[in-house]
This record gives sequence, C-alpha cells and structure tokens, in this order.
Amino acid sequence: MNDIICAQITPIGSSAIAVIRISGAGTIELMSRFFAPSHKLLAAPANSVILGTLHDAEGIPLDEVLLTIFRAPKSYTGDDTIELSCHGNPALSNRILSLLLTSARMAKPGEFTLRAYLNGKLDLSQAEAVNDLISASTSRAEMAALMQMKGYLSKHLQNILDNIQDARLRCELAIDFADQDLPQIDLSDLNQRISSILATANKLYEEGNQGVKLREGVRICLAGAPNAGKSSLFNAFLKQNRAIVTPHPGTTRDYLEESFSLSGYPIVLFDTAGLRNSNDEIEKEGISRAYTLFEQADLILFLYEDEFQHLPQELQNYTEKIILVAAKSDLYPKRQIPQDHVAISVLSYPGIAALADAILNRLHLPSQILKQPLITNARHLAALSRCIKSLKAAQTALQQEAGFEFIAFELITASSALEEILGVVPTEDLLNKIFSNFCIGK
Ligand SMILES: Nc1nc2c(ncn2[C@@H]2O[C@H](COP(=O)(O)OP(=O)(O)O)[C@@H](O)[C@H]2O)c(=O)[nH]1
Ligand SMILES: [Mg+2]
Repeated sequence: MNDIICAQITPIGSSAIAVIRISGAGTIELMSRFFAPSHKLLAAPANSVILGTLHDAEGIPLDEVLLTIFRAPKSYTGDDTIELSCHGNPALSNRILSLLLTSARMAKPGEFTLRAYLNGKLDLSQAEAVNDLISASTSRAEMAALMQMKGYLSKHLQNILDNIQDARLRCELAIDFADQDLPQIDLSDLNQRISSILATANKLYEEGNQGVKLREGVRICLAGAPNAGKSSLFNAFLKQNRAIVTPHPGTTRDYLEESFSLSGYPIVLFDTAGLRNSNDEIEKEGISRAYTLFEQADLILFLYEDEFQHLPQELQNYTEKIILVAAKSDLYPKRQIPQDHVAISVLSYPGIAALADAILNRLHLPSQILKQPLITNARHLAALSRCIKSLKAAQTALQQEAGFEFIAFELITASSALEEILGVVPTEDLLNKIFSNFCIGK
C-alpha cells in the first residue's frame, strides 16, 4: 500500500519555487537515481536539506534543486518522504514529474493525508481539519481548524470515550457479580457517571451547533419591502457595489449570494427581492425564492424605512431569527425606535457597526475557540447526536432497571458513534468521501 506517490504541492503556474512531494517506501533510493551527488542523498539524515542537481535517466541536468528529506516514521505521511524544491517554471516541474512518474504514481486527492491517517499520524477528525484549514475563509474558521488539527477535539472525545468505557466496564462487572451472587454495584454512582458524561456531551453538541457555522458559514438574509435599502446594506457589508441600487422599487428580483467575514466569522449573505403583492411573473418568482431562503436562514434582517408597521404574514413564524432594522436613519433623525430594533444608515451616521454587533450577539457564535474543544463539522455533530441518544437510552434503561446487558449495549453504541468521529473503524466509503474533497498534493 505504501507504493511511491508524488504530486506538486504548490499551485501550478510560474512562481519563484515549485515544490514536489514524493512519499512511500523506497523514495530516497528512487530519487538518488536522478540526483547528484547521490551518495549525499542516500546518507542524508532525517529532517535535513541538501542541494544538488536533478538530472534525467540519461544524466542530462534538469535543474538545481533543494531536497528536504524526511525518514519514516517522522514525516507527514509516516513513510519516507522527500520534498523537492525546484524553480517555479511549470514546464520544468512537469518534466520533473514525468521523470518521477516512470517509477512512481501520481497521488490521488488527499492521498498524502490519507496515508498519514492510515499510518496513525493523525486521527480522522484531525485529517479533516487539515482540509478545513486549507479551505477556511475567515480567521475564526482557521483558528478552529488549527485547534482540531492539533488534536484538541480528539483529546476531549477520547476523554468522553474513556468515561463511557469505564461505565460500561461497571455494567459488565455487575453482570458477572449477579452470576456469582456477589453484592450489586452502586447504581446511583453509575447513574451519576452517565449523567456527567451526558452533560459533557450535551455541552459539546450545543456549542457544535454554532461551531458548524464556522465551517459552513452563517446564512443571513436581507428582507423587507421594495426600496427599504436591502441592496445598499448588502453592498455596505461586502464593501463593494455588488447589487444594483436604484430609487425604483422592485430593482432586485432574483436573489444575490455573497460571502464575507464579519469579525472573523464566515457569513453567507443573501439580498432578496422586496416583499410586496405583485402581478409581475418575474417579481413573483423572486419573492417566492426569497421565502425559501428565509426558511433556510440562520438570521433574517428585516429592513423598514420610516416607521415599523408589521411583519408580512409569511415571516411571522420566524420571529426568533429576525432582527428588525430601521434603515436610512440619516433621513429620519427624529425617529423613535423600539429598543430591540437596530438603526442603520449606509450613507452617514450611525453606519452599520451596531447591526454587526447585534448579529454577532444574536448568533452566540463561539468566541473561545482557542480555549475549548469545538465541533465544526456536520458529520461529527451527527455522530455526537447519535452518541447522546444512546447515552440517554442507557440512562433510561438504568433508571427502569432494564438489566445491565441493555445498559452496556447502549454504552457500546454510544462509544461507536464517537469512534466514528475519530475514524477508529472507518468504512471505505467514508474515507473516499472525505479524502476526495482534498486537493491533489495534500
Ligand atoms: N439616505 C439614504 N438612502 C438610502 C440608504 N440606503 C438606501 N438608500 C436609498 O434607497 C433607495 C433604495 O435602496 P436599495 O438598496 O436599492 O433598496 P432595496 O430595494 O431594498 O434593495 C436607493 O435610492 C438608495 O440610494 C440610507 O442609508 N440612507
Ligand atoms: Mg434591492
């Protein structure tokens, strides 16, 4: 399985330097056939860098290169690995890759990280965090991915797993004791233990609900009557003239979607068609699309001009995710607004800072990313939810004195759900799904 794989790990195109990674058993011997002085490479200690000439099979020089040598198991993949830095000419790096491909094969997307995982250098949640770190769009998302990659979440999960295991052993002991007519184990102690595990798991889940938004982005929709100032606010958040703004009501018909960072949190913002009764087919379709977006939104900013009247009927069900925004405040200096509304103006005072604060407050986004383990991945959250379900079933079984076999069974199910996050016994399908999202070279 650890045949030699290679790939360029820097972007394709002209650059000062391009880096090609080669990994697998026999990597160093393979490279020594194309590198002079080859004896220096063969004798190179782990984690060293050597300078030399790369030449083809006939000995014709291709480039002057730097090789960084990692020897198994102390490498990213856990196998012998070389990172070859050549000059960043795409034709040249292609020639080098072609040469290597006579004895190695091209790495598949994420294959280096897959090997790191299979070689036990990372667990699955850490491996997933590598990709999250590469694709993170904001500083908070980066921070969360980095902490997960460093094993912060894994350690916390391992702790929960140990506690579940401990409770399960107690159940199994109770089963043995019953067989041997020995005294029963302390039931209230066991109940206490399961409650405490549940509390920890529930906390992780609650925070994970918000944590996932760090990875996937918080969906915020702008809503309101035509001309309320939605597109102007959309542009103000994005700091660019993305949406068309005119004094004519009904300018925005289809919706617009853009991402931006709000204090380091990733936001996906939607500008929608103004809500009104319309006979225009296009406008009606736009309004119906807006309602679909409101349903999926984490937050709806409902803008109104002048005085707030009432929410449209269709928005009445979403009051808990609506922030009421008194727009164009510069035009209404004497306007009195309720305390829970936020006044904005995109042209002058008070700007949109208060609205940004209101959004962050309302979302309860995780701010202590560096201090607490956080779930940011929907796959992990789903597994944790199954774990919690089984823990609750174990607790019910205990309280109803259903028998220790039942409790032990639920605890084993709870453990397996957590182990899915760490990838203890992964399925081929899951690995394919995860690693095919990686780029080639990672
Ligand atoms: N004075 C003032 N005018 C605004 C403000 N926001 C939007 N407008 C104007 O209101 C009109 C409608 O704005 P627009 O963003 O297209 O509204 P939408 O229909 O809700 O998307 C345009 O003429 C904007 O220039 C504001 O904060 N202050
Ligand atoms: Mg508009």
